[in-house]
Amino acid sequence: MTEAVFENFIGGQWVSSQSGKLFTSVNPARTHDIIAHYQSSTVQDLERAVEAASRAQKAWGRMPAPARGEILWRAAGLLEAQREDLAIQMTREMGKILKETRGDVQTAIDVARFVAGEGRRAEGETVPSALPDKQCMTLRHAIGVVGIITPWNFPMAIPAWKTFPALLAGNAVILKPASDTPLMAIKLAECLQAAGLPDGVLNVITGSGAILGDALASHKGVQMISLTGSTEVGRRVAEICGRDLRRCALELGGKNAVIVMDDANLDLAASAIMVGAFGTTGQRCTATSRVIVHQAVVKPLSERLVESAGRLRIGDGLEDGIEMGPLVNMSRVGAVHAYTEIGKQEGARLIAGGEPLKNGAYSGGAFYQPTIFSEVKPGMRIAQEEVFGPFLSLLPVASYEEAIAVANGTEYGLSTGIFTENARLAFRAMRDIESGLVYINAGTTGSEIHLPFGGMKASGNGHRELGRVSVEEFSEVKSIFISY
Ligand code: UN1
Repeated sequence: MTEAVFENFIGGQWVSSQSGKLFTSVNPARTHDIIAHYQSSTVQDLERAVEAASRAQKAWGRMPAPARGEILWRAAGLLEAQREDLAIQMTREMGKILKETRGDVQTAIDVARFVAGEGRRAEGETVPSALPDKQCMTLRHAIGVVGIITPWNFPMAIPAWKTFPALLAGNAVILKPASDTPLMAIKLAECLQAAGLPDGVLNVITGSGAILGDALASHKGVQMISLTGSTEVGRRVAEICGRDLRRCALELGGKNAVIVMDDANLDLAASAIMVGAFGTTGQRCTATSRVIVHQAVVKPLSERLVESAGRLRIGDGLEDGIEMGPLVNMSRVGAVHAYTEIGKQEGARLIAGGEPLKNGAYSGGAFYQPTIFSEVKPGMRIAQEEVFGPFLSLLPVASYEEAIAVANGTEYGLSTGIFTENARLAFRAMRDIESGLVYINAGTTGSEIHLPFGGMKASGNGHRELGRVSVEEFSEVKSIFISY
């Protein structure tokens, strides 16, 4: 076997799983190309990681936060030095285009520096007491051991934006990356180790989500779970954590809409919709999957979208000029295609795509055409369920009020955009839209790391990531009452 074999990172050592078994990741653009082999970890491996983390957390939690931040700052520099190489390796394992994987690594670098700075900022409040000769204040402490479970669509950025604030807050971490794309989590651990992170403060174990996810979420030595994944997995993890009243922060699915009003700049709207729907091959929790469009502009907007979808250059994300890579694996091709069949059965009109790409340069790759349905009704499954692929539904509406009702009419509430030149409508939309992220004259993706990120309703459980709240989310607050 010539491909690389990666070990788990436990207690500062790179170690094999007790299972003696490995699993393999492949290049989704050519699924016969093996990328690397990883440990098929067991619950015993997890036990060792929890022990190592609990042991290491004590001293780490007492280290001054600015000193913890300096380690993150150094890690940022190491990531930056390898940025291009990491991006190439990420495209090979995950499939999204190089421009996007560069952005994914850059996000990790930016978060490291942002969070490092938080180590030096005031972490609590000092307030007067209502009683004489007393003073009150709050202090922030680590929670303990945090279990982090991450998806494959942002293989570096999401592990980083959970791990960095968790570490800065003084916690030890056990990171379980998605089994389609473990490489970037390993690289993240290598950088943190080289940056001087003490042994055991970060542990990475690879393997089956069903086995390790449940074991992590139910482990008595783990005080918090942070998960980004599907709403289905989120419900399960929340139930497990709920039994022990364990804190859990969930970032889940979306059915994100762009509203296009009759006064919108249609060129701007169409290009934003293309990026939101087909960027990262539609595999973002923030992907645009519905366009709620005023009936007066359905025709010109759909013409623009169909034309752009037809021109989109699909292929291996490492090649120059490619605009959309493959899905992450072959089973996702089947899952997306099932929604094309559902859309046809429900009576929506297929106006672009709708087929896997299998021949010639596409052979052996997980490629799917950018797919657009028009005449979609709000109650249809393709208007309600998260597809997580290059799949867009157009829903015509007659007014702003109807647009908002349709936009809010799913179980999700992550990200929504509205295109209008009417400032009054834009402000009303900021208030009326039920989602954690709202974009005015912009698409549903591309949030910035210094603002809170997260969704309402079934898109999460009220927690937010990124921004300054990220460090608070991984902390306990203690209120102190001093009598002098
Ligand atoms: C995700 O898909 O899980 O706003 C996160 C965006 C990205 C984050 C997506 N910054 O699209």
